[in-house]
Amino acid sequence: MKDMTIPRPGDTLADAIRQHLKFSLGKSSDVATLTDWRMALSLAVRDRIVDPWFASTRAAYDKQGKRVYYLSMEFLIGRLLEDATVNLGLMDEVTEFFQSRGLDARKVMQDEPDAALGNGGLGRLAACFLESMSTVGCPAYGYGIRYEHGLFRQSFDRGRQMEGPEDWLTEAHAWEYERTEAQYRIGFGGQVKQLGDRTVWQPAETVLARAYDTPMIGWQGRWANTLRLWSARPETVFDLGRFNAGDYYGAAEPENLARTISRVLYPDDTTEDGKRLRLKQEFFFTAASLRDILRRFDSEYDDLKLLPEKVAIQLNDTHPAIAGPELVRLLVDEKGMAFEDAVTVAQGCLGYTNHTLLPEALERWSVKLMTDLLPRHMQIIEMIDAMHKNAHPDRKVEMIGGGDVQMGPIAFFMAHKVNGVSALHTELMKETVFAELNRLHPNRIVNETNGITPRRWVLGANPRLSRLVTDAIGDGWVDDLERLQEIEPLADDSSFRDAYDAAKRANKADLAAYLGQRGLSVDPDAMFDVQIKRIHEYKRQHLNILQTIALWQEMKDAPQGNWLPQVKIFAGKAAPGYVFAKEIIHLINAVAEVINADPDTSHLLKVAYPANYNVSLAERLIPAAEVSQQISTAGKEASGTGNMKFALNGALTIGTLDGANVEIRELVGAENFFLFGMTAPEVVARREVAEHAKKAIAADPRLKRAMDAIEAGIFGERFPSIIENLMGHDYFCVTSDFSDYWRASRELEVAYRDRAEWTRMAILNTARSGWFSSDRTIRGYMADIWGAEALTI
Ligand code: CRA
Repeated sequence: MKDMTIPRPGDTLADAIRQHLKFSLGKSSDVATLTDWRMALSLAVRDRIVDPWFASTRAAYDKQGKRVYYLSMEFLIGRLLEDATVNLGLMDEVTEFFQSRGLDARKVMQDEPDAALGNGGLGRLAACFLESMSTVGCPAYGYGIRYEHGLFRQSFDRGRQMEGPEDWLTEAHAWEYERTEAQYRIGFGGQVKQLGDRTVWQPAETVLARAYDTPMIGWQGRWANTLRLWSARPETVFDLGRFNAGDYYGAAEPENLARTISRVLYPDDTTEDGKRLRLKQEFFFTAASLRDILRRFDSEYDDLKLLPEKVAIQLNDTHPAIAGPELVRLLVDEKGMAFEDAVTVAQGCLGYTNHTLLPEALERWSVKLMTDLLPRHMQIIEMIDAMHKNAHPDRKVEMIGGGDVQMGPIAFFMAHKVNGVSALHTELMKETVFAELNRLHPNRIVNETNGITPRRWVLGANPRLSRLVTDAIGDGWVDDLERLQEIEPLADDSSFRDAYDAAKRANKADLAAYLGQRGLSVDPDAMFDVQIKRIHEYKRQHLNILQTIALWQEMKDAPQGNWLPQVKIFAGKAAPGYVFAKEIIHLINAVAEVINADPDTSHLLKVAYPANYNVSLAERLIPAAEVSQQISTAGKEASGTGNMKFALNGALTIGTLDGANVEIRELVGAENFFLFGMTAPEVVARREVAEHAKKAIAADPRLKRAMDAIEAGIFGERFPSIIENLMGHDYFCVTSDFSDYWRASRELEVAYRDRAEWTRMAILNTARSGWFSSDRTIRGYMADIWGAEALTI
């Protein structure tokens, strides 16, 4: 009987879904909930990933090529079902299946919990890389932490950010396979002993790292890699002795202590927390990953000198930088290699990506903490530092200085290549944080400008635009994104322009409906202007809101004027401990409340701030955006990746010469980009000007009036910390850039009114942004850093 068989990929997808509903979930279709359907679909799709996954693993073994290991504290993967369905070409079948049951396939997919195992750009980049590595056939593993709680859930209480726990793991999902056999003991603290000529670290405390594997399928199922996340568990689950003695809480203590390590993601993407637990997390997943890498290597080869030929380990920022000392420790203490050889071998394997120049984000740990938690590593770091000093007696840089262990210089020295994430960022790295190391090790620094996966950010998120492009040029653009250039001639074709415009209009209507459900009505014909990202002073959401206030004030002066109706959309979270960023959120919400309720202007200007920004919300906002706000203080945003997603989806950028904005502008053309503001060197010079903020405020009556309104309490509270900051040192030069921002914003409005011309510019943005595919970025890493070759199955 057919119904009795286990679903196999050979069956139709519809059969497989039905069978999973019945056999895996034990539900009949008349009582199935949305979650049941979503799980049945996920399992059916997952079945189809397994064969290419096995085949990829086999091919990687057979070819004996190089494997890439991407170590990252964060993987902001979001939902996986839609990605997998899109990549396996199953979307139409799925849509039909659910349609015939009166269900919307998208709703089913949106039932999936959003895996928010990252903070922002760095974590999302890692997720885009995983997908691209599978698409281009780069044999790779992602290694990270299986956090029980991802990034906090944001809500607003009277305009202020509230943080609630995020618990994606309490909701069912189908993607991970627990690997009980892949388990390592990870130690902390204790002592280092000398036994004859062997040095032995005897940790005081140990936890187990258990692997959970998620297959990551590439475009058209061509290849599949593994994301392996580590979960911490206790060696002894339960202290029966204490339990029997009546100490019920104490009995569970070993378990709680161990589990704490993989309990929560640190909710901060730029400032390093300095906590013992953070260092424990970093060592925990790095050490487990290295053991796993060496185990796999040992099963295939017996000469450790071959490691750099077979193994590339990429450090996503300094978070896994302890990998350098740990790999040396494993090679010396456990494999008996000579110290200098071990350093050379480790350097041959390691690459390090720097993601920020912000000084507060450069990790350092006190020597005391490092010695306490990782005593053998502290010794090895001292040896590495001494080795470096011997080779460069005139060096000024230190790996241990000011009582701290400096992870940036350690990562730099232990890697054979160090990369920045945009052309400008890489140049600034050479001139600033790593100037000295760059002098000592020329040619080590390379640039790999970030990218984004077009499967998720265009094909999945924007089906209307995708259909239009595919109808015009075929679907070759999906894995060869620069082929979008082929639509460039169509920018002058009015029927294509109308269709492009109609797709955007429909996306805007969807977003308007979504915001409407959240209590904010907006006109889908107004201009949609979007700034979505973490809230940070350098990203300058306060510059945007100040300009919004000034615009509102002018509208109020003359409500009959020929104003362009617009919706200012903000979304993003602030780190819970970042007081100033939370004030900015409060200010935006306070301004929104007043402006949205103003009968004189509410048909002209609205401010929307949907709470709890995450990957799924980005997927709704970006396709509907017409204006992309990329307004960071020049020199501060290492790259940005949202900027790329917007340009591809046909939003025009208003932005500074910062991060990848510079490259976006070069590619899309200066005439299709609204540039404003000081350059990075001008910013540095401006800070030296006495009272630069006071002068800028005095010179711009609009700015002064907007700030006066805040101070006067027009928006409820008076936000003294923001006003004082702007009138005082204004480090991020909000006031100095205000006038030029105002000018560019008005020019943009003029351009927007000419629909045909605006749409032409938007099409050119799409057509010319194909270079920002993360497939291109990954091929760059493979060629310049990893020396890895693409494989096929
Ligand atoms: N916060 C940068 O600030 C960059 C991403 C990914 C960041 C962004 O400009 O696009 O990395 N840096 O490269 C970071 O996390 C620790 O530093 C980011 O996401």
